[in-house]
Amino acid sequence: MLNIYFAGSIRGGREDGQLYAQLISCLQTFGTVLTEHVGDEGLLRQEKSLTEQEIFARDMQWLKSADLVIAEVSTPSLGVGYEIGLAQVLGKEIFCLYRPREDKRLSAMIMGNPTLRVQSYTHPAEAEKLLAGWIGGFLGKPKAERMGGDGG
Ligand code: 6IA
Repeated sequence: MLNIYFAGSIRGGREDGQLYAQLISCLQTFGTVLTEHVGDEGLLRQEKSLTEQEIFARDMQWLKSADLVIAEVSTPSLGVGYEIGLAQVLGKEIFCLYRPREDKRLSAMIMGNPTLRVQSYTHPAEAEKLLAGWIGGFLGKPKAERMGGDGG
């Protein structure tokens, strides 16, 4: 079973919350989404029981155990940027989805990173298609290659 880490803005702004929920549902047809709460509208209530340190530690564990990291980067978020950078160092397979907007250009630290795959889209259905194609390609790779840089 694939472990998928989905990253999306939380404190950076929740305007794409519903979109995250839709993409997470799509991803759940391929494997386990460790970060299901990113698409949860009731997040603020639920997460109150965890300290900031517990949230960080839990997310770091999940990121380490993930096979794939998928980030929706349209709403700028420090947390998502941090997760992408760390995932890269951990040798994870990373896929970034971005809805272009004239008034909100994507950070050059993501757009200009040649090791990241950034795909633009307009409609959620398009994003779902991109995800399905990318995950299909990942599953088609030999297992050793799928393990990433850290050997597992
Ligand atoms: O900087 P941001 O908050 O936008 O960062 C969002 C990213 O960091 C997401 O991809 C999450 O994986 C992670 N993250 C940030 N905050 C949390 C959280 N609770 N729970 C789980 N993951 C998180 C935040 C506290 C809540 C009361 C709002």
